[in-house]
Amino acid sequence: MRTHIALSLLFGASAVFAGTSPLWLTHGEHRFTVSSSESANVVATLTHAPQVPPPIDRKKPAHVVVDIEVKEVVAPIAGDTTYTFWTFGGRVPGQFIRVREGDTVELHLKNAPENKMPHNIDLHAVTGPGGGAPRTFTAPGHQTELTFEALRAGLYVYHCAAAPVGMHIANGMYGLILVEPPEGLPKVDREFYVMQGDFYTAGGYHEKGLQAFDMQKAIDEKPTYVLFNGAEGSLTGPNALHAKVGERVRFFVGNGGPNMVSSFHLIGAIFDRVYREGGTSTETNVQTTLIPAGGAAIVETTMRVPGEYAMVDHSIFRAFNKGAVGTLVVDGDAAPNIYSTQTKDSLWLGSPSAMAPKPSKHDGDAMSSGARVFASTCAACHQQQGQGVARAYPPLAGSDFLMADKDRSIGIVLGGVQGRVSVNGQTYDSAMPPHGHLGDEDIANVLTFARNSWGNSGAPVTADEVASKRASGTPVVKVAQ
Ligand code: HEC
Ligand SMILES: [Cu+2]
Repeated sequence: MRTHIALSLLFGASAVFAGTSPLWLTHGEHRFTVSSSESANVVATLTHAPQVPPPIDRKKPAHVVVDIEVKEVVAPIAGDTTYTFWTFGGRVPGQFIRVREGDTVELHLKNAPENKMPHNIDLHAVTGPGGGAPRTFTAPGHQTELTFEALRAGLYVYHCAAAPVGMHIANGMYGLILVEPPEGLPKVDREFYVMQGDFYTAGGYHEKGLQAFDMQKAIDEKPTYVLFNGAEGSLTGPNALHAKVGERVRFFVGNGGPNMVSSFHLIGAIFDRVYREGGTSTETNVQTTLIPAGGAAIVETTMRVPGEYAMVDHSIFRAFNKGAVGTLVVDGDAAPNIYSTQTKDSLWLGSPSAMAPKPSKHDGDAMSSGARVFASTCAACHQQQGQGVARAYPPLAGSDFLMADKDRSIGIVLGGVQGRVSVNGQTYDSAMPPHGHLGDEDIANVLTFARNSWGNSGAPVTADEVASKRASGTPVVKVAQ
């Protein structure tokens, strides 16, 4: 492996030398002479998601220096699960680059010395074979330079294209570069950077610990996680985005893939304007916009009603079972003429951890991880505070039925429940689907959490108890009364 890298490195390096003008080899003072003498030299402001660099107010093209360091980092991908991400700039997605049409971009790609792999960068904003990749093949502890002219306005994906390309992208090596039109984009009140990606871990969804990349799942296009901004919860709870009623909000949305296309949707909002596929022509009044792998879109909406808006990949199992949810919290005065205040609590508010209820006792790992499972899985029906919905979903808060039989409650989560369930004197004649796809620990924690929240108080449930119940079969629990 090492020898192979060394060889391809040599090859990559010689390709750079053979294919470039002498100016490329000039380090230091001469580098700015590439651009026309009048144009200014600018060092690009780069931002980590969800932040976006400020709009460009220059009236003329400039020579823009972009400095990116590739870092291979271990970071949380969800809850107590970690993953070795390969990143442009230390996080997923890579730093946002903002330039103007006509700018000459001088990009420095640095590969941190402690990294294990060579990397490069292919920017879809580049005109030329390989989009920059052949000029930037960079070994750990090296840096390379690429200069290109941003010929065309648009929102473009950049990504690593070092072999195996799919693996570098699957590990998080993508980001966005915005090439603003000469007149700039219309002014808005807020801009956000959101990028979707699919991830393939050896362990299942929410399996704890450091997870290895699973090449077979990637080839089969069966992601364990589909995420916004590289981690579950990166845009929910304390990390939710914020805006105010009356504001116009613009999202620069990219999709790194490597495999999935995104059906990007903001629940409860209509996109006033979409720059479809990141190009310059716009579409109005769009509900869901399709963002291809290796593509992007600019979407804009005006916030008129306060509350929580969930952004999702509307391939909806990805949102509720693979992590692709974010929250935009909008503050301001209610607008009952647009949206009645009575029906404001819709069943869609079940974004993970956004409104996770406060544990009342048994603080600790089981409670906090149980709260996460509850928010992402159970709250969609039983509601954020376990209060249920009249005639549809029984409450877990204060439920005599839940607290009467611990073993039965494990069976309910594993196999689902049907029949006439009587909770605190109210009868529910409905059905709950099985949740056996959750791991033993998740089920134990969510039940421990439900049995000790909102006034409930009971013995914790252990993963072993769930495992032995599972081993004895998981039939649907039938309640006959
Ligand atoms: C798709 C909606 C839905 C989801 C998701 C769901 N439930 Fe239920 N749950 C129901 C319904 C409906 C009933 C009542 C079934 C009946 O009437 O037979 C129920 C009943 C229950 C009961 C027994 C009644 C009570 O209130 O004590 C428990 C306990 C329970 N669910 C726990 C959970 C837990 C824990 C989760 C998350 C792992 C969960 N449920 C996820 C719909 C759901
Ligand atoms: Cu790479």
